Amino acid sequence: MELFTSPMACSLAAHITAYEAGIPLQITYVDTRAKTTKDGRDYRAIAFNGYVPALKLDDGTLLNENPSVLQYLADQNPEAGLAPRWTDVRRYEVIDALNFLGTELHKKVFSPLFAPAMPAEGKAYAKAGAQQTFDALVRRLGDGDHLVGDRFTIADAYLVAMLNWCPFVGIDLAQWPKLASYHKLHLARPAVAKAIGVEMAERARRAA
Ligand SMILES: N[C@@H](CCC(=O)N[C@@H](CS)C(=O)NCC(=O)O)C(=O)O
Repeated sequence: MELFTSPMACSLAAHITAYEAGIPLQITYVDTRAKTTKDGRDYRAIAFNGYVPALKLDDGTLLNENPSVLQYLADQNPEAGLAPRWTDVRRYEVIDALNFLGTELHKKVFSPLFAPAMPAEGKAYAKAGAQQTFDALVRRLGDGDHLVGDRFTIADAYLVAMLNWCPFVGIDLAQWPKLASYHKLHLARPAVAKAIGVEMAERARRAA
């Protein structure tokens, strides 16, 4: 299997999941602006929309959305508990969380804040959305440290990957102490720290 990722993008969640589940992957870095892979391939010819993550399976199938990529990886090693089994209602809670994160947090809050062409009014709207969405996440976590049940799942991997972006878009996570402590707790997980270390090293190589 080959995972197409860009350093510290949302695809970090898949990288974390692979380490959590002990799944060996070939990692291919993508320049999402140039739409090329590190080894010089045209990324749009690999992933139709040019987005990461993409996961190329050994039979050539390409999965190209966080929910499918993350669930596929989690299902390769169910014992790791990164997604409940399909007969468990909690599986649908994980899907619920992935969808919330992908739409309300990723696309409604972070994507406009990162977009250079977004006018100030659009950024202000996204910031207001951040307040609402982060408040909702605090309610969703309640007294717990996980989005679903009482263990780390792929939904947490996705949220942790996005919380890393807060300082780059002017969101001070300290306004939500619950989310700040959630982020700190999960950053200390060995698989999370390893994936971030590997991707930050790639980022430093790019910048050099
Ligand atoms: N709908 C996709 C969105 C993935 C996405 O937004 N990826 C970003 C990186 S975090 C990307 O590749 N952006 C490239 C671009 O905007 O051209 C998913 O949920 O997986």
